[in-house]
Amino acid sequence: PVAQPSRKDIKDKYAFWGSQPVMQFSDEAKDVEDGPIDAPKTVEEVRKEPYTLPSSFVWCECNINDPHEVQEVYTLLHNNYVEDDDAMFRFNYSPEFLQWALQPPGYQRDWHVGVRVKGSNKLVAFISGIPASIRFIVFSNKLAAFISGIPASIRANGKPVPAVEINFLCVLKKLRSKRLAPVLIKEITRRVNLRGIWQAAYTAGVVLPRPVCGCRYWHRSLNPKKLIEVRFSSLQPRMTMARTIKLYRLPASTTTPGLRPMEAHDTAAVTELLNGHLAQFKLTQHFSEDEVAHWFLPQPLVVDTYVVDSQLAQQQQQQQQSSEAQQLPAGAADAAAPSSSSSSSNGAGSSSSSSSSSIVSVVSFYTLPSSVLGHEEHNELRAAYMFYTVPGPTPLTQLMQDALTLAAGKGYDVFNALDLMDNASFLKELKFGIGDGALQYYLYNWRMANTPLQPKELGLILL
Ligand code: NHW
Repeated sequence: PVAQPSRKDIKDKYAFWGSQPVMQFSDEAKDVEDGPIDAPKTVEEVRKEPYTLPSSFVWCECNINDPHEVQEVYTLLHNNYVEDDDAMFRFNYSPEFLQWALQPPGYQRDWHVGVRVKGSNKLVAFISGIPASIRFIVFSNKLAAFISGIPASIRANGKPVPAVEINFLCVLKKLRSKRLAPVLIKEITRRVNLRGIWQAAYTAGVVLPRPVCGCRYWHRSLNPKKLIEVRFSSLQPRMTMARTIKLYRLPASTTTPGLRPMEAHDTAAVTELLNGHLAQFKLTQHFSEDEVAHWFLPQPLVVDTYVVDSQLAQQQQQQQQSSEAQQLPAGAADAAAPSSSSSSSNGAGSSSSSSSSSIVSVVSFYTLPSSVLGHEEHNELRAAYMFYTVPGPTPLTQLMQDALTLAAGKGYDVFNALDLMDNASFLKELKFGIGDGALQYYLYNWRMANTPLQPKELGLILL
């Protein structure tokens, strides 16, 4: 669902974006070749002085490791960041989450850009960039004819490009519509360019020139009663609360044998699985082992990752068989057929001595609560967001049902997922409902032919 603004809208609206090296609505779809939009530049050519702010403001670097400064960024976002159209909910990224999101391997402190009021020192605006290797599949029209017949794994010819992901752009509500955002964007671009990086990826709820892909959020109720109370969702016609609660009830434990939290020694295996899986998508991220360790090792209330460990699965099956055998009347054990049905695991804390190569699947989600605005009883919606997931031999629907079960067990109210990658295959079956907001994906200084991509062609998740 990529909205196409009218010609007049484009002319009046995008005074800033019309001047930037991004795909424009007016670009002809045909004859475009993939690649940078700007002519190549050198670091020496990049402007050395920061952009000029209105005279009452100064630039600052936010030290996200400093408890006071991370609290300042947290407070700015807590009070001013993204809200839904009806201003009922506002993202409430936690300080711990911000420390995680802003400090992956190779992060640069000067890409955590703040604006303060001279004198009072109050933080009033923020924008951030983090390094990421983005893999754009080069898919020009000339190549398309040849390439479409070739399997995805071979077609994955895009070499990862060092890029940045831009996020947490925020201007204090009182300072809106004063053209501060373009200055923040130009300043972070300058700082990124100074390190020889010329491409960026970012997402937004708003339509700007020009989305490379438009995705939708889907929501799975875990605590329907609370979601209805805060008006995140409503009671469906002819449904009672009791029937709604029953509809969304999940099993008490997970069903995939060998499911356990990811541990540090799984990192190499997860990296290989993840990059292999992501290679099939046309726009995705490539992860180093260090990045996988950073982005996936579980951190309470930040990120949860579970792996399916085939060795553990085997052990569980053997244990189940021997305990079944013990329960049988004497003499009957020999006759008991090996059970093919899977044993249950609650996925919690099972330690395993397995080698990393026994990891066959990965499922992960991150924690991003929203403030509930102006509600008497509830002030927070606890949301889990699906992160990167590699089904491997485990059916994706089963793996996601387990993720829902784990998230429900941990007390989340809702589980959100985009319709990208293979997610369309499980959303309806697992009782996700489509949300009303769209999420647009954008690239800076990179043109891709044959866009917009379909969500199932997209393999990139930004926080
Ligand atoms: S999207 C979340 C963005 N933040 C929010 O929605 C928080 C609440 N809103 C605000 O704080 C995730 C303000 O409304 C903001 C705009 C600051 C959004 N992206 O200052 P003015 C991200 O963080 C354009 C990009 O008067 P304002 C991704 C708008 O179209 N541009 O507006 C961030 C207009 O330009 P135009 C956006 O309301 C990616 C201009 O800003 C935008 O006071 C950034 C108006 O400026 C958005 N979400 O402040 C790009 N919303 O052309 C990174 C509005 O139409 C690019 N605008 O005249 C790459 C850089 C790095 C490259 C490296 C090689």
